[in-house]
Amino acid sequence: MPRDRERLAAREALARARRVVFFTGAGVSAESGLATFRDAGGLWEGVRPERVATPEAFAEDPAFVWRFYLARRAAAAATSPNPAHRAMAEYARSDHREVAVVTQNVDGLHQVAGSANVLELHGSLWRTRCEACGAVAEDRATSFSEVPPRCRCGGMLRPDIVWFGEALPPTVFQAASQAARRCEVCVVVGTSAVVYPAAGIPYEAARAGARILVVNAEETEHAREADWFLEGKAGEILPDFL
Ligand code: BJW
Ligand code: ZN
Repeated sequence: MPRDRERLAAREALARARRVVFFTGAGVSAESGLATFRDAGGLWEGVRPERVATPEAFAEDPAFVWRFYLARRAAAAATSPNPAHRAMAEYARSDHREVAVVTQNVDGLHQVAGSANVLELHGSLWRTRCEACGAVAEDRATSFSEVPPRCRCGGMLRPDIVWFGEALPPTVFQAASQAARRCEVCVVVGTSAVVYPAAGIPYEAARAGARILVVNAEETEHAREADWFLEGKAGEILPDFL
């Protein structure tokens, strides 16, 4: 389909849709100045994922892992949502739509932008979890007097983030699957689509009959399977589009 007709068809589908899922990844926050994982200059270029994003890495050197996440917290605290986050929040507020933002991001910028129904598949930078008693707490510190920080029970606190080899939070994942199966359009934004089971969500939507629109800076597996693919920056495409 020629590019203009492709844009038009996708735009019409979104204007008509009553139930929409936005499935997002690190590319959405790139224009807020936060590094993605797998792009040139991304986080995994500075440090191997198995050194900071696995339970084994945390067991071996919790202070090293915490320093990585404290730096991520500082970067996220210093930034704000960009036009892509805001366009998705604004779209949900108009016309009484049922919108879910299913995100792999841990930075909380969708919520700051005003999105109400945000399902965080990979946890949050802004929570800790106790290794001993399991207590989960909101925590926005960007430094601790003692690293790793300790729970009141004496146990070690870890970031409440889903690392490689760990299960996604079951209730969040179920809610995301359900939203995917119900939606008419699934908009996939700023993700390389290589990390499973999260990357399966748009396929679930497609199998249940949804149209898929991909907005991404490069072609991905999702883009190749999508009904529509708009190549470029989310912060430039989405505000015009939604
Ligand atoms: C722009 C842009 C702009 C840039 N505008 N676009 C099958 C095969 C092999 C392995 C597996 C498999 N199934 C599962 C696995 C294992 C593993 C996995 O998927 N590995 C693959 C990498 C091979 N998965 C897991 O381990 C998961 N758990 C699991 O499977 O558990 C099983 C289990 C069940 C029951 C009990 C116990 C266990 C957990 C995965 C957790 C991943 N966590 C991470 C890091 C922690 C969070 C953090 O520190 O922030 O989450 S990995 C990292 O990747 C992070 C992200 O959420 C995730 C996805 O990355 P994302 O968002 O797509 O970013 P990028 O950088 O990859 O892509 C950015 C894109 O944006 C690019 O395309 C750019 O072009 C684009 N872009 N600027 C638009 N301005
Ligand atoms: Zn505890």
